[in-house]
Amino acid sequence: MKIAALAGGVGGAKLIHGLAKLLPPDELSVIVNTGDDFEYLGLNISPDLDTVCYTLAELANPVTGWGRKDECWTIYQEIAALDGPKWFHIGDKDLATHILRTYKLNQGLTLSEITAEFCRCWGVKHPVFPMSDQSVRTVVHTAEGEALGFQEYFVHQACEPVVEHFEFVGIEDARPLPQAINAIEACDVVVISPSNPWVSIDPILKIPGYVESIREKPLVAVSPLIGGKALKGPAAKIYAELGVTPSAWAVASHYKDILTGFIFDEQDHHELEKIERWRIIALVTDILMKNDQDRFRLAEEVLRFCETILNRSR
Ligand code: FO1
Repeated sequence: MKIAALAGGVGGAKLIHGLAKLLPPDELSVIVNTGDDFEYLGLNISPDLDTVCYTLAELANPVTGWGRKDECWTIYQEIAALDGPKWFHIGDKDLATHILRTYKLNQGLTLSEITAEFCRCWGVKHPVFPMSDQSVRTVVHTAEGEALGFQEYFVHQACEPVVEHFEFVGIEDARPLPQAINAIEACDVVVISPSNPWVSIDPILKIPGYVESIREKPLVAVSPLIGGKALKGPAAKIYAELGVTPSAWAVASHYKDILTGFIFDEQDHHELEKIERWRIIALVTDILMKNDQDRFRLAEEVLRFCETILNRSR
């Protein structure tokens, strides 16, 4: 079965890792959010792309989920000693990625070309695509009236400011990556991994062209919330600040115009009836991914559920 998966950072990467163990490279393509990308110390950083690639390459830091395992911090410490910025933690191995990406972008290569080259070097066989080769930048507008770059909000200010709304700067002029659209057209099911709907998946869906091609396919989403809490990151806090009670139902509602199937946690089983009222096919299961085994078990369940959905639509 061919899957085109949309993913953000750490949570999404875990499910992608599980799916990649079960599907050969010609049956799984990954389309990754680049709204979190930013420039730091003059370097082009693509956090979600790197998180997905490092995870697939088995190079990711198992504790944080982002950055590299067995990392060393000499450059970070030297920059700090020189009173340089230190709020964004870049280890030496990770730094090599950002230096080379920046160099290649300056040489005129596109982000998708660079990602493909890096994947080849890291041994990542499944195609991983940035959502676009054009720049889209997530800006967080706060209740205080500030406009913060996403990493400034997420890392530097530890998601403390109250969110008023998000803006995706450049989205009108961005185009979906053609290879990503081809992957969607060739797939049986599109899967939205358990990533933050507001800041990881919306930037992909809001690029003109993606929703139109996704609509042609069954779409299955996995909730990033359990019991109204995010598995990681600020999703639940963001829902509350935007005036929506965080719940599995709220996530399903976010995608409801395009959603065929929805997978959410047993803790939220009481929301089943409400979700099924929208004619969404639901799977209630254990969606917590604490270790590799959980990733593979959930990925298996996702694929079985996708089969069920395909059989129903035949
Ligand atoms: N997240 C943090 O919370 N603190 C950091 O210092 C940090 C550094 C970092 C460096 C490289 C990278 O690829 C990711 C990094 N992240 C860090 C994660 C990143 O901010 C988030 O995972 C995403 O942008 C949200 O999906």
